[in-house]
Amino acid sequence: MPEVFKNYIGGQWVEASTGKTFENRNPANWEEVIGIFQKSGKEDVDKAVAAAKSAFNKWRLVPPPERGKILRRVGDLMVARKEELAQLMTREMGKVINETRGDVQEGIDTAYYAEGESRRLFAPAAPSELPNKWAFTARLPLGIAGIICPWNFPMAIPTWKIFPALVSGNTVVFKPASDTPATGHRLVEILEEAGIPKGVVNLVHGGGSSVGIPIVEHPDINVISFTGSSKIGKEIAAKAGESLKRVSLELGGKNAQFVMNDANLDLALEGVLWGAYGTTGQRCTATSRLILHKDIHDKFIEMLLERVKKLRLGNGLDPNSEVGPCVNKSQQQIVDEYVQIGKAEGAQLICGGAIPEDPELAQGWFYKPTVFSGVTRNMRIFKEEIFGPVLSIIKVNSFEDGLETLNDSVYGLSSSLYTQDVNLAFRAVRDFQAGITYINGPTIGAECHFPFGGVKETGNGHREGGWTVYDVFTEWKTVYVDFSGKLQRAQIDNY
Ligand code: UN1
Repeated sequence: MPEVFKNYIGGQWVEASTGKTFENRNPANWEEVIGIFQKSGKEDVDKAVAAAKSAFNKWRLVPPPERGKILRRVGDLMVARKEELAQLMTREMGKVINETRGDVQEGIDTAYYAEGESRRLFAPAAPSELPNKWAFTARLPLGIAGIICPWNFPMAIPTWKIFPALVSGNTVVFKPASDTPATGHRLVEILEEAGIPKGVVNLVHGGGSSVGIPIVEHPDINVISFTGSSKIGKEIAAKAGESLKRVSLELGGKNAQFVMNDANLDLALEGVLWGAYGTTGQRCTATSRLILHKDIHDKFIEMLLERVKKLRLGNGLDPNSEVGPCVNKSQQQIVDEYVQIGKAEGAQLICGGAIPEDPELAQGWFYKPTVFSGVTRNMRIFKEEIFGPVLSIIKVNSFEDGLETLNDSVYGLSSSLYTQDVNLAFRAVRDFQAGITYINGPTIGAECHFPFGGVKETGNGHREGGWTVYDVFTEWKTVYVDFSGKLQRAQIDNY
């Protein structure tokens, strides 16, 4: 019998009030049930919020370095269980084992960074304009953070959000993606084992409409941090706007790698293979467009095809697999629909473009690594986020042409330029409209201690990661202390 996983509310493992559950299955082998999870509803969210609210009164007064010590223990426990967590994550969402190890490592790095930040939480002080008066600032928690996570980084993304929320003194209501509840669940068990007080972290399993929307709408939740599609992000922002709730959104991407005619082509090839087909293309940072200078266009495509054809699809637990399945059947269908759209639009399908026929893969939601060439800027496969192993190639005549093509997107998360020319590299740094620009590296691979996020419809101006995420989870307090013993009127008594 598969394990039954419960919600975690107020320090207790409890069943959903709905009495309903859902199954979580392995996308590489649909027969395998990973576990049975609670299909929660609004009542469960209400209970979790009530627990978070009462825990907040104490948690906000715990000195941040004490909160940080718990995060260090969380990091230590994750180190000890790294392999076990990676294996579970691969079974749960399909990406290959090396990548799920990396996903856990990103969580570990985030835990230790959060501990360090617990001794900083820097808040500037500046001189007052009046004598015998000081002025400074402090960062205070907002209250309750609603954390809504995607399935593609089932460990890293929850840690990016939950750890800084906690170090800042907030309490948390966490909804993992319903495709990856088991990894989220193990993370909460680790937080419990590391000594997080009851009610400070609450876990509610379930779907977007039954759990996500009640979190967004709850009047006692002060900040929402969401990673997912731009469509859902806009809905969340609109709802949250009604109560002026703070919202941090990390949304879609249509990231491009641009290869100039002077680039090291072998290096650019390794970059695009990793950027486009790592995580089966299911990253918001995935390389979805490849912009090639006309001088190297034909040669590079030849080099690329030779390698893409050889990519080994398979169960991510097999160390020989290079590309895992799509996360679920509907994602596999979306990928196939985009392939049909690309063909109908007149792009040339030069590799893949189908569900593999190999009987060994028949139990999973696999899709052949796919390449389109001859793509033009009016095509949907050039414009829309696909979130699968599909690469669209477009030919350009010059750096200026490539720059304009790269920037021709409603999204702006990650970007990459391969060149040996330092002048072009710095133009890319300045002119690529994206939150992240790589020079001679692929569009994926952000490090946890730097700001992560994008421009345009990729988000709403916030950044996760690094020191910047602490702006999402803290409220500024400005403090004036007048020790002159008399009324001093700013802007008046000193002029
Ligand atoms: C995501 O796809 O939502 O930079 C996150 C990267 C990873 C994080 C991706 N470190 O590709």
